Amino acid sequence: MNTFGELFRVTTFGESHGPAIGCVIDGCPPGVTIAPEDFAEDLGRRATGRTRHTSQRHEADVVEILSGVYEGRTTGTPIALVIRNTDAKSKDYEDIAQTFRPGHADYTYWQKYGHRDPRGGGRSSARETTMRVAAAVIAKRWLNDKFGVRVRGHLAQIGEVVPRSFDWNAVEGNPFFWPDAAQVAELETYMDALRKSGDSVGARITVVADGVPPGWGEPIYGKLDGELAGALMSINAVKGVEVGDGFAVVAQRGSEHRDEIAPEGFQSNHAGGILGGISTGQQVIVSAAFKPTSSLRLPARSLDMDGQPVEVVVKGRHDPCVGVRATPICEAMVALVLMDQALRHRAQCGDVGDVSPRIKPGKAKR
Ligand code: EPS
Repeated sequence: MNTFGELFRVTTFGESHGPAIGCVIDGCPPGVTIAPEDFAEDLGRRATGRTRHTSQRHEADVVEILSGVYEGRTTGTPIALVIRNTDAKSKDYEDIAQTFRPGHADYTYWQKYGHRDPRGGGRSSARETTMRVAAAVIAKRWLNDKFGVRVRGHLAQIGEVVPRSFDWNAVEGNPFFWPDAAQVAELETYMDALRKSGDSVGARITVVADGVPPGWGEPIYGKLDGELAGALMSINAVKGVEVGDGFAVVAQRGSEHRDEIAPEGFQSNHAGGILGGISTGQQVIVSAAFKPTSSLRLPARSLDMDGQPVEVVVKGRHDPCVGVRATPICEAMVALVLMDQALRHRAQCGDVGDVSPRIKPGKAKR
């Protein structure tokens, strides 16, 4: 299954060490202004090799628009986007091609397909997420043009380190998407030590969508929170998703958790801006937990293709924390879900119009 979405459908293709990766977007409304250079910012935020804290693979990540755009605007026909892979070093994978790297999809792909491309993780590589980010550039633009929706994310935890303060203005000013500028030097030291140790850590990313109107989401089986969870879980290395207060609800009382409503608007947002699977008009807030990178130069036990015990050491250019550059990927999946749900809402309920009363979103949580 390489297609995502119902009305705004994105199909991605390609492998990490193949000639190119790409996507086809079907169902995009006509008239969205888009040019090849519009992809550069978000692709650059996600890319490897831009700081010492990520994989040192240097890909230009330049998007070619092959179809669906004429004179700078989408035509409503399928949009094909392609990025050439230019810095794959498949030699790094020669030694481990005959083994199953612990913590990777090598074994499961082998069991499923009986044949796999081991170079750079093939299709299971995080390289694939490039095309999600590219497709979401169009979704983000449409959401913003049409509804003023803004989707942005930040790193909310790395290993055991959590932000001591929060400021959106700090997030884009450091390589970690970290919301506390005063802590960045500490994080640099933390990451340098981690890289030297050869080990990796996990991370938590939070995405907030402002301006989502009430009404998006399709109960029962197309709930907005359900689709956001599925979308975030489809990202490589994601092992958990939270909506609003997430797992913290377990220890809450109902009197605390229910978001009270007053004439000035919602009094809190424990629900993450979604009730009954439908947006409330508050900030939509979701988080994803990324596991620590499995590609380590620290030796680990595994089996080879003949079932014999081997010691695996993963060489190459790997991220000591994949979460460091995953913020734009999480934003992308949220934007893709929101655009798809917005189109589905318009298709079924476009004639309903504004319904009163309209409760104010209340104070922003972030
Ligand atoms: C990845 C392993 C590395 C990363 C890659 C994701 O690939 P390689 O060993 O070929 O350098 O560089 O990330 C990207 C290339 C990218 O654009 O995100 C993995 O195993 O997922």
